[in-house]
Amino acid sequence: DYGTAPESAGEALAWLEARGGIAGNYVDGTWGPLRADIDVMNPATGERLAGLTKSTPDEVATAVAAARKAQPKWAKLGGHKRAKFLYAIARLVQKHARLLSVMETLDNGKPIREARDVDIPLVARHFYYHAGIAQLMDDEMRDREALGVCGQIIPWNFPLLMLAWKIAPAIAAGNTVVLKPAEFTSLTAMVFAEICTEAGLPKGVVNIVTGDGDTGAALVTSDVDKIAFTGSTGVGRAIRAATAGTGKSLTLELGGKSPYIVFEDADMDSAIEGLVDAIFFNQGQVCCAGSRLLVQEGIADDFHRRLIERMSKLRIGNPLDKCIDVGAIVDPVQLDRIKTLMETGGAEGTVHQPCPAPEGCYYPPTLVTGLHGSSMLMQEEIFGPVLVSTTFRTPAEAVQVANDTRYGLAASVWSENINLALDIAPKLVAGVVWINGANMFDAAAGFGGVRESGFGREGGWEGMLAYTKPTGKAVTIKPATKHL
Ligand code: TXE
Repeated sequence: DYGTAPESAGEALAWLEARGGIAGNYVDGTWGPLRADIDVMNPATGERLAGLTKSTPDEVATAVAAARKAQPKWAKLGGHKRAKFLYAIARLVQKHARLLSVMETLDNGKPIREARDVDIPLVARHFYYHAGIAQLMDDEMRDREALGVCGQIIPWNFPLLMLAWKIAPAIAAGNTVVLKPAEFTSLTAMVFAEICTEAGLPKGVVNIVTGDGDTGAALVTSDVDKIAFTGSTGVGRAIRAATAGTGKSLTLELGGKSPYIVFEDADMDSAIEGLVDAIFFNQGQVCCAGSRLLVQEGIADDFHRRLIERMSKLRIGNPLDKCIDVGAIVDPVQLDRIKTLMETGGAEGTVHQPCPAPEGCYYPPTLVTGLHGSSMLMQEEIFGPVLVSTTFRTPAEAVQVANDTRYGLAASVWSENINLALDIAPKLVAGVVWINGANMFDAAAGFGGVRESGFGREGGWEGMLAYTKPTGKAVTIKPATKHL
C-alpha cells in the first residue's frame, strides 16, 4: 500500500533524516564528503527535501582513483562471480522497491503509479538481465574485455532507471564506475549506494559523485576511459568536443522529437491510448516521447476530437496519490522552459488544454493542432506534456514529414496493415521504431539514436559491446623467404 501524501512519504523522509538530510558522495564504499551546497526540492510541494554536495574536481579525482584501484581485481573476478553481485543488487532493488518508488516520486514529481509499476521493476530487470550477460562474458565474449573506469552522467527524468542502464552493463563487463546523478534528482542514487554496500559489492566498483554541470564537466576531463552521457543535445555536443582526441570512448543519448504516425486504417482506440502513454507518461519528460503526431488527413478531425475527449479525463495532481496520471514538472526551471516555448510558438496553431493543472509546478496536458511541419513547436524538443500535430496524405508524405527533424531517436507507426507498417519502419530515420505501440522497453533491446539524438546503443548485446573492447591484437607474421 503506497497510500496518499503526506503519510506515505514518512519512510523516505525518515531515511533522509537518519542521514543528516544530506545527499553526497559514495566513494570506495564509504560516504563523504557530505555538504549541503545545493537545495533538493520536492517539485510537487515546493518543500526542501535535502541538501546536496556539489563535488569539486579534486573530489571527482578521488572517486576516479578509487574506481581505478578497484578495477583490475573486479575484472579478474570473472563474469560468473560478478554476476552474483548483480543478482544480489537486483533482489535488493525489489526488496526496497517501496522506499525507492516513494523517494523517486518525492524527488522527481512523477506519479507513484509509474515509479512503482515501471521505473523500479525495470531497474531490477536490468540488473537481472546483465547478471546473465556477465556470465556469458566468460564463455561467449572471450575475445573482449572491460574498458577500465567509466564516467557516467545521467539526467533527472528517470533517475534510478538511467542509473541502472549505465551501471548494470558497465560492471557486468568488468568495468568500475563513477556516476554523477542529475542535481535535481540524486536521492534514489543514495539509496542505491546503500544497496551496493548491502549486496557486499567490493569497494570502489560503484562510486557516486553528486553535483551539477560543473561536477559533470570535471568528470568528463578526469582520468576515465569512457564517458556515457544521457541528457541535452547541447551538453552532449560540449562533451563530444571535450573528449575529442583524448582516446576516451563515448556514447551519447540525447534529445528527440519522435514522430507518432497514425494511418487511417489504425485501430483508433488503441492508437489514442498509446498516444496518451507516449506523450503524457512522466509528464512528457521522456527523450523518446511521441511528441509529434502525424495523422492521416481523412481521420484527423475525428482523431483530434477523440484525443481531446480522452485528455479531459486525465487526473493531474499530487504524484503520491495512486490515482494520478500526470504529476509535477521536475523543477520550476523546466516549467519556465515549457511555458516560454508555448508562449513563443503556440499562436502558430490551435492550443487545446482540456484538463486544467493545479497551482504550482504543473503544466496541463496540451495538444497543439494545425501546425506546419516546419513550425518551431514541430522542431524543438519541448520535454513536457505538449503534443504537436500535423497531417499527411500518403505514406511517402508521412515518411518525409517524420524525417524532417534534426533528431532521430524513436518513431511509432500505427496501422492494421502490417505490410504498410513494415515498409515504413526502415525508411524512418530513428534508432528505435515501435509498431502499434510506444515506450516499449526491455533490457535485451538496444536503445539509442542517430543524428542529433546521439550515438551508441544501451541495452542488449549492442549495449554490452559499448562497455568492452577487443582483447586481442592483430599479430601478423611475415614468413621468411630466404630458404626458398
Ligand atoms: O539537461 P542537461 P537539463 C533535454 C530536454 C530538457 C533539456 C535541458 O530538452 O529540456 O535537455 O535539461 C549534467 N558537462 N533533456 O538542463 O543540462 C547535469 O548535471 C557534463 C533530454 O537538465 O543536459 C545532468 O546530470 N555534464 C534528456 C546531466 O548533465 C553536465 C534528459 C543532464 O543535464 C554539463 C534531460 C557539462 N557541461 C534533458 N552540464 C534525455 N535525452 O533524456 C550539465 N551536465
